Amino acid sequence: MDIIYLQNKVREKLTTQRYIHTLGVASTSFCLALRYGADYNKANIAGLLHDYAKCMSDDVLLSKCREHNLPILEVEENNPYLLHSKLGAYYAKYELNIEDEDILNAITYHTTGRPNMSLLEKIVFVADYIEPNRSEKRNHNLQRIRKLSFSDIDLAVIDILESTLAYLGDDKSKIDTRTLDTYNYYIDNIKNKNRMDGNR
Ligand code: DGI
Ligand code: FE
Ligand code: FE
Repeated sequence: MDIIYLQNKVREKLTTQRYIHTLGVASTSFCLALRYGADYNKANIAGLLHDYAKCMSDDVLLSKCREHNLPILEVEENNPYLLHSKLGAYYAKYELNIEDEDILNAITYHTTGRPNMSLLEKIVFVADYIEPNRSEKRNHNLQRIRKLSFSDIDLAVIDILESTLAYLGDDKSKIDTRTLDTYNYYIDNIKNKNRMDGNR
């Protein structure tokens, strides 16, 4: 896959600010892939494409998902911006001819995560949060999570989900069950790991 071709396609779809964010996620995904032994070319592509459908209005997101028969959950009906992930994966597949399921899943789940993510999915999820253009002034956990991302990616996933859930608050209409399920899955994972380590 020609990365310059993909960069040009993405640039056409996004505002300058969103395109700069996207380049940050691509290069951060590339570095995390090097750190954890994932396919860094795939990570670069997944990062580049993750917000491909981000610069679309709520109405357009909803109508395009309906047009392409993509399922719309109740929480997505209430918060249509959540749809940019699955619609982005749809365009990556059908407009940009990305066939790799791991890349497509990394795009689909980059906002909420999902239980038992692949390494590539975790990389894009984390890179989206820590890329260099995100401001530490606006997010006081960011400096810590940036460092943590390169020492233990699962712990970084947990911290990111924890901040997101804290930010969303108790409003049930806002919380996508995938965000909560992912958080609980990785917390249980850590508990089981600690139990195993304790038995050793
Ligand atoms: O597209 P980006 O802005 O780069 O980042 P993103 O795709 O992670 O989307 C960020 C927003 O998504 C952020 O404000 C938190 C929000 N989000 C994550 N999980 C949920 C959620 N929003 C709702 N309503 N429900 C969720 O469960
Ligand atoms: Fe996004
Ligand atoms: Fe993003």
